[in-house]
Amino acid sequence: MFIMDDGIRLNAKLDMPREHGEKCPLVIVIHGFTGHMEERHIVAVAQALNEIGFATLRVDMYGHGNSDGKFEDHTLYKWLTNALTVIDYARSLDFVTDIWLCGHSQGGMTVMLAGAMKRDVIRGLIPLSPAWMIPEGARNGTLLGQTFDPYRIPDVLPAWGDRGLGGNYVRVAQTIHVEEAIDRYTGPVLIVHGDQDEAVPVEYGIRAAERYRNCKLVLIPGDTHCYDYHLDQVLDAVKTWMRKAADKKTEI
Ligand code: FER
Repeated sequence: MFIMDDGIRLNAKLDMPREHGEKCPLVIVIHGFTGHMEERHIVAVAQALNEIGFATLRVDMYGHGNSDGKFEDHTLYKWLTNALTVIDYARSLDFVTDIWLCGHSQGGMTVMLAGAMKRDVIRGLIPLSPAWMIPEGARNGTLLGQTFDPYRIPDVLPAWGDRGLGGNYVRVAQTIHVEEAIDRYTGPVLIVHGDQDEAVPVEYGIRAAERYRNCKLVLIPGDTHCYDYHLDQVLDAVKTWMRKAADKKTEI
């Protein structure tokens, strides 16, 4: 299924919970940088949510998976407008009660930003290993394990798996201040982070959790960026927190 965003087709997949009545809550699930909706950890999180009564809408973002756009041309602004469009699509579905956002890494930062922008309609957030050091790295000239002059941004940066990342990605990232988005969001938040994350230092998960008004942090000892060792612990954390958070009638 495609969701249209200003002429760009976003590949999306809706999975209904194992058991459901006429209506149910829905979680939008967003992958990370160079990722897509069929990655092991993305599918597993969606399935875990389906098991406990949540519909999920997995989406490939601009320049990723089977969505339109070139990887090289993607920016955080494009991902953000994609997210706003997907949230509006979810709001148009008759069966949906509450809408939650879950994202991994760059998708985690995206849900932190989009959640703040749509805080009146987003019931809660699950940033998994959120890569919110990207804007800081873009301003300091350190991204993707490379250094560059942040005042003279290269037209193309070599990215993972011999792809190129356009300089506009860096220019956009330099303008983003995730702290403001954290401060604007008062709904419930769950952050899960492996303490051996090789791509996003665990300190970022810890710092975001401290800064959110209403946040639970679950650290996974010994685990990596994509939870190679203890994905089951990530799923347990998500299910346990979601059951509780969805039960409470929090003011948003
Ligand atoms: C970086 C480190 C991590 C970076 C992006 C990421 C663009 C994102 C990781 C992910 O989304 O999985 O330096 O630069």
